[in-house]
Amino acid sequence: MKLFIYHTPELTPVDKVPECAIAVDVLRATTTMATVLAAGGEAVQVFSNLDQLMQVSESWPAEKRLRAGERGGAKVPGFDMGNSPLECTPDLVKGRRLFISTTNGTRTLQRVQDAKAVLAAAFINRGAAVKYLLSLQPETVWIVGSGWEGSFSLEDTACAGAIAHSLLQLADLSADEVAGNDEVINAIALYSQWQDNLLGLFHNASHGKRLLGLECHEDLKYCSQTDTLDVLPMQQEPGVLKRYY
Ligand code: 3SL
Repeated sequence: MKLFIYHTPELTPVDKVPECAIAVDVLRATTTMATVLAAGGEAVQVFSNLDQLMQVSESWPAEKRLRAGERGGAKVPGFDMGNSPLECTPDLVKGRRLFISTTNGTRTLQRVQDAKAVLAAAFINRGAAVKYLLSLQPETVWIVGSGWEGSFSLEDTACAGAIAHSLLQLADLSADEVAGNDEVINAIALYSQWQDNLLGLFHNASHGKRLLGLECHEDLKYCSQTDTLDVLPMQQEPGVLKRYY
């Protein structure tokens, strides 16, 4: 297995696709997706465009859908919810499809949607992503951070490092054997430095600060938990993710 980490979707190669792509948007899109599926959501369908989301979801029965729209960290007016994982209770999401568009995370999923396997991971379901890699052993794996509008984000690269770190430990491999690019070594080092204080890392991160400014302290705490959900969102058809574990 060769592992490649890309800090943003814009940095992924355009002339090839990996056997497995893992989209990461710790704050908060992929954390929300794992939470929705853990709470009994039927599926998550991602859109980069809000109008397209409205149009496609219109054909879905109203009682079986939820529309989530986030821009700049805030809920888009007219949508059922923003992008807080804390809103995704079983009462609200059970049996429903989440139609979601966020600033960066949903774009990342769209960027890698041609890979043979497309997964969504965050700290809360890091273990489920690693379990998949260990059992399926894909030849090439890209872990793609969502960043913020084309720029690097600390939390996504740290999560990519957390996945790589756990994979190496459980498979008893060295970084040298697995790393396909320098970003893998860099991400493992970042995660190793902050693994016992991920909330502290979020407080230093620009998007963490943005969310704190929007009173999302509890969201940050929730997103900083590691390996709490044994749930793996996996793409079943372009843009539609369902629960694999
Ligand atoms: O950028 C994104 O996709 C979002 O996850 C951002 S936010 O955490 O909802 O503000």
